[in-house]
Amino acid sequence: MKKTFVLFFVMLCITSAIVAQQPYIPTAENLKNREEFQDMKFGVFIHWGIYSMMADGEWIMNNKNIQFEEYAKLANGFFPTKFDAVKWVSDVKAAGAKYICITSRHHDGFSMFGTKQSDYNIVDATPFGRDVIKELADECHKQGIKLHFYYSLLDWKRADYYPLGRTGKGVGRTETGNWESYHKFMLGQLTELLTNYGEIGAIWFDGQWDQPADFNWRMREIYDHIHSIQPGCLIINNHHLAPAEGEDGQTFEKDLPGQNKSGYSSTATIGQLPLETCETMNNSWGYNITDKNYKSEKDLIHYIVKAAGNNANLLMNVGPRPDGTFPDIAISRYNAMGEWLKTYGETIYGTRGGFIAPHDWGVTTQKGNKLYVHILNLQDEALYLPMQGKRVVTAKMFLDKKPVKFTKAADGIVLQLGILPNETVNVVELVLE
Ligand code: H79
Repeated sequence: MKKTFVLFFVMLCITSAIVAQQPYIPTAENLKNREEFQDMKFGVFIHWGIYSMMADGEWIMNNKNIQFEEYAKLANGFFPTKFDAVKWVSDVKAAGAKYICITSRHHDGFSMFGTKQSDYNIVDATPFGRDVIKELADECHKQGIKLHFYYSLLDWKRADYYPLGRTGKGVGRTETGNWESYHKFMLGQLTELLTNYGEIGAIWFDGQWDQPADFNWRMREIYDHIHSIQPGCLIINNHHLAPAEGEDGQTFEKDLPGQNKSGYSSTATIGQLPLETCETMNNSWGYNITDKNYKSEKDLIHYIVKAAGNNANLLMNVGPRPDGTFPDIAISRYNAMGEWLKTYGETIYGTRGGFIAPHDWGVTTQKGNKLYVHILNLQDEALYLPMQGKRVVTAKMFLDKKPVKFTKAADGIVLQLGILPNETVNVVELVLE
């Protein structure tokens, strides 16, 4: 009897090992969602947690070595009187963004949703007691905005997060961990996130870099678990590496695909999956009261355009204040992006990176037989475009449809632009044969 059981157990282990190594085959719904994800082009990232009260970014617990018992007491004072999911979603829509990615739980380990896996969450541990994620999810579904959940893999509070990892060394945790228990906790939370909040566009992981490269996170089990609940849900992991089996998208932190200005993207080789770039509007993710280093309206609009030209989405962050409102500057910047997109959205939404690779002068996007030439920075009155054998039927300024003269050149054309108008971006629309 005992032998049979052991044999059964061994067989089970072998079977699950084989299953785990099988290639991931996305469902038709998942593939469709990947296309729709790429069509959206622009999303709003929201970093909000009990750290927002400290007004110094989401890493303050680590940066100031705040002991976890003391940090946890912040929850007792969390009461965002002005939180209004309707206003958030309206602001996001006004920005021209099509999806929201919000921190369901960041590295501090505090869950911003009502979870039964731990009482360290917004419903059970704060006087506010409201499940803000639920309110946001309901409003997103109502207003047609897709919802993605940021989910931290590392945890600076839980005793079972083990080994402790590279960060959060000074917050008082002891090496008493139990990976099995932590893994189970994450699966339990992901079940809740994928069951209680309607259709979820993506789970966006972060923090894998906390452990050494050869650490076995058992991510494939997590990915398969997610897809077993919502097969269409995209999995994006900000691990700064090439995509892994089971993932549906690739994000680049503070970099366009292929760049490494942040220093995080040296190993992030571009794969075949839908691409996204995530970026801060000032220099902080979580609310930072002294960080006034906001990117200009022009830079932000250029960023959307560059992302699209690099075949990527832009996920542009806001760190709401502890009272639950977006900083005024963030709202006005988002509005400016939205205004620009009202006019130029056709050249962005639903496009893919153009066949002419990004240049210093700008980028191209394409949809059907149209190629949109986004001129961001051009000193000359003419622009050579390598057409790679494609024939141009017409060329006009996108804004007023005025024809643009062009002449044939070796392997391409030269647009005779003259002096360009003083637009944030000058877009030329080419109709191809
Ligand atoms: O949620 C936001 C940030 O809190 C989180 N990701 C965005 C979206 C983030 N913060 N930092 N990072 C991601 C990258 C971390 C890099 C480092 Fe390190 C952690 C540098 C030093 C500690 C990795 C681990 C490289 C060295 C150790």
